[in-house]
Amino acid sequence: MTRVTMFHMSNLIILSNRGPYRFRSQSRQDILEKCSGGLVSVLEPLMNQKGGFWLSAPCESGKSFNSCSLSTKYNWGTISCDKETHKGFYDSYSNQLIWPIFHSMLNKSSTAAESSWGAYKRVNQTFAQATCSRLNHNDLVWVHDYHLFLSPQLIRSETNKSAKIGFFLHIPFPSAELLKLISHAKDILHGLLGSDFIGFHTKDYQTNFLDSVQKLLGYACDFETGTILAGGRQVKTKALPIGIDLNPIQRIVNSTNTQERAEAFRNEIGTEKLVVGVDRLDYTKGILNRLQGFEQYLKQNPDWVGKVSMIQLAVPTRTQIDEYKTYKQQVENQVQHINTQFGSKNYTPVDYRYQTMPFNDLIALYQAADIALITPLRDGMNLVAKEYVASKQNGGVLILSKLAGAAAELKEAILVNPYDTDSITRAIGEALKMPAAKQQHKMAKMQLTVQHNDMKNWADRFLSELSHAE
Ligand code: ADQ
Repeated sequence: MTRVTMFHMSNLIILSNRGPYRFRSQSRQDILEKCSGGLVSVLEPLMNQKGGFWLSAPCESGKSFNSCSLSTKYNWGTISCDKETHKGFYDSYSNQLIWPIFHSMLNKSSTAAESSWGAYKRVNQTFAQATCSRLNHNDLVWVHDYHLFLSPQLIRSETNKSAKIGFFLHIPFPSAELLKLISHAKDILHGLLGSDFIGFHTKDYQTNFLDSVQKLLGYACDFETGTILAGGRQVKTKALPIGIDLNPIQRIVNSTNTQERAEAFRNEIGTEKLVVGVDRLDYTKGILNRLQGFEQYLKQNPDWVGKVSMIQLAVPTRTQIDEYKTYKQQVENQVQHINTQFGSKNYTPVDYRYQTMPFNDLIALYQAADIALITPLRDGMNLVAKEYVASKQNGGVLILSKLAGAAAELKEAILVNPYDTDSITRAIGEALKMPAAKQQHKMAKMQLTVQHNDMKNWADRFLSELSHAE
């Protein structure tokens, strides 16, 4: 049964590390630029529909402000935080400890990052104080993602207002065995349990969370209903896979400009078939393994050399962190290795673009591509998979990692083990040979799934659960 809830009486306050925009200095002026990434691409259109207040950490420029009126339905403000603390909170504790462990990539985690716990805690405290200073009775506070695990409990302990606190995790939740590798695992769980309602992308992540709460904290968990009895309070949890905003995609898909742009991509590439990869340049996204799969395909199928090429878009991300610098170099070496081996004057097997692409062009690129090769080693959801499906009008094949949350919904994709080069190579072969009717049949089914659970549906379900939480 779907519950319909009206939110007129309560204000929505969302908290996330990244805000909707960033400031970039250009000719001594600050230019506002939209941020990219999965969380912003969903929350920005959502806040534009619902209105409310968005509280974030300062962007790279370090600029902070209480409230900035954009020409949008919502207002945006940042906490203030010195650069050193932000570095400890973001680069170190969040991205060198929590991020790799929660993605089960233990060889990328740094024990040294444990020493940044103080900075992590301080930033969460600042978020909580800034939230409480603008909180009214009946407000809905919606905290997002792994940077802010402690905020729910800190907000609860700092206010006597009757606000509801919700948390949504955008990345996977690991098993209790992996979680225990973090010294402050129990504090993280206690922080989260300050929420009234917690959402995850998949049932598996939710189960891992309940199991961790039971094993590490000893609280009683009901795995059927997803409820936890935590120190006399009831906390509700649920799997609510995130969806995308379909309206702008449909508008862009149907414009003649997009069709021309898609044609231009194909002409630029000039091969019979086009494969696309679109990611932040993050080691969890499996770009290196994917390129190795593509290389092996060309090696084993010389008749396809010159007939299939790949555009790999990579958005710059976390560029201050050494692991990311190394990964960028490895990806670039691999691209060069493939292009030197198989390329010629008129043929570039891998067209690698280290850039953020405007959304209109991105949709045109999806439209132009015969195959989307999306092979993260681990991914909370992966919105690119859903965007690709929503952009296709006539067939197209999605190759998707079994370790992406999206695989739980997009069952008609060719599912691969992203660590296994052979599995990727086989999938490319199968995709290139898939008959048009089969492509259309599978794509139509996935399109229904994506339409059924779009961004609005996801947000309404989350907010409905939150406002009904006891
Ligand atoms: P991300 O790890 O950022 O998100 P993802 O879900 O793939 O990953 O979203 C990436 C977004 O950035 C997409 O909307 C895509 O269009 C955009 N993008 C990617 N490359 C781009 C480029 N070159 N130019 C412009 N835009 C580009 C986190 C989790 C995910 C989860 C989301 C949402 O890691 O697992 O799906 O949050 O919950």
